[in-house]
Amino acid sequence: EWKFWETQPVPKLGSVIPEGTNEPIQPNKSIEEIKQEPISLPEGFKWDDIDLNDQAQLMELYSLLNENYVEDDDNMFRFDYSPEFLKWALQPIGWLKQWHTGVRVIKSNKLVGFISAVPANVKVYEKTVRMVEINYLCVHKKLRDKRVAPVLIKEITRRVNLHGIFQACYTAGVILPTPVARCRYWHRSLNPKKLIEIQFSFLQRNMTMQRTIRLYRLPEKPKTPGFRKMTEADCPQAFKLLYDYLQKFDLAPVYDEEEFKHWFLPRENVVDSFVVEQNGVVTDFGSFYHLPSTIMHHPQYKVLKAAYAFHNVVAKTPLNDFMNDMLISAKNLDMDVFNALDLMDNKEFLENLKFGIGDGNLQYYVYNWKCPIIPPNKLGLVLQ
Ligand code: YNC
Ligand code: MG
Repeated sequence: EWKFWETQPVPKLGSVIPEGTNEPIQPNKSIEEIKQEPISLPEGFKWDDIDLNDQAQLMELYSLLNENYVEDDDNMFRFDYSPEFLKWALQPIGWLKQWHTGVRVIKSNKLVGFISAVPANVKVYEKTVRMVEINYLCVHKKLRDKRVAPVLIKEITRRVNLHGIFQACYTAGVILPTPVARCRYWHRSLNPKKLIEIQFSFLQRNMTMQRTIRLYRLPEKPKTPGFRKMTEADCPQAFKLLYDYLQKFDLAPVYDEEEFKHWFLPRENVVDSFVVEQNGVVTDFGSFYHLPSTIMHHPQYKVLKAAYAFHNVVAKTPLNDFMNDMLISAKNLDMDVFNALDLMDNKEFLENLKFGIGDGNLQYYVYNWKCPIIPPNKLGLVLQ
């Protein structure tokens, strides 16, 4: 058990970290202590950085993930990150091409493995640490269980270490040594008929389809006066709202205004943000990203359209009212379901707004760091 992970600077499963601890497990390495050559791949494979600005390479990554990335427990749905979404997620301020790490078959040049890192400042308890977010670890289905994943992880670690960064955060549905936090997805039906037909959800006992449709029906338009899509002109105020709000969490990103614009200015079919603005004053801000899933075995429906709650901050509008307007906005963009984790202050609206609890947890990890476990209501980090 944990043949790879027991060699890594992560806390042992089951270890209890004393209150007040908040520091690296292993000290930073000097440049000379870091291997200069890439980690060896099995015979027949080679490293190749993916250039996301090259449409052909972007489409190769899109296809690898579309066919081989994360599925639900019952293998009915698989994430279908769009090419534009991948560019957004993988090219924030400070991105590096060598952190878009691919593995190809030498003979065919086929892309069969990938892992990414993007830089981020993350507040852990009272310290703000320059780290990377690791995401999109993927090994082709035909190459599973051959210990390629540890090679990808060691190689991205080496490439990140070469830039003087020794911490990373990541999330996974699986339990590894050792989660710093765990939370759960909740789902709010927007198109209940389709969700039931594709068996994403089920008709409740004593409920007809008609009653279910009525239960989840939403107003045609947002109700809060001044609620509208966020524009560039709103950014200074919306940024300030989010920046101040995130201070109260024990694990949260620390954005500057440029990063805020990258992550939150609306991009069609990628990310949407909304504000409440009256007389030039922005009082509330919310966002969701667009992450469809392929419906793997349905004769009629091929794609499940899902909105994922990103960051939401209210200073004036009641949170329930604001989030109801977010649901209406997602519905009007033709989303089938609105997903949210039970972190930050989300528990305040989930049940009221008819979200249902999902199955399985999402674990959060910080590489090479020890600190006590963080409860969901103190968790302020949402990865794509
Ligand atoms: C996973 N998700 O336990 P042990 S999330 C990390 N994250 O190691 P093999 C994982 N490790 O137990 P396969 C993992 N899943 O021997 C498995 N492992 O210690 C560990 N799925 O490797 C596992 N994407 O190559 C075991 O397994 C070892 O062929 C086994 O490959 C795994 O992006 C995988 O779920 C996940 O594509 C690539 O199953 C494959 O099965 C796959 O024999 C579908 O690996 C897609 C999927 C994962 C999504 C994500 C976050 C990844 C974080 C990686 C850790 C980063 C550490 C920090 C590095 C930078 C440090 C600095 C500075
Ligand atoms: Mg493998």
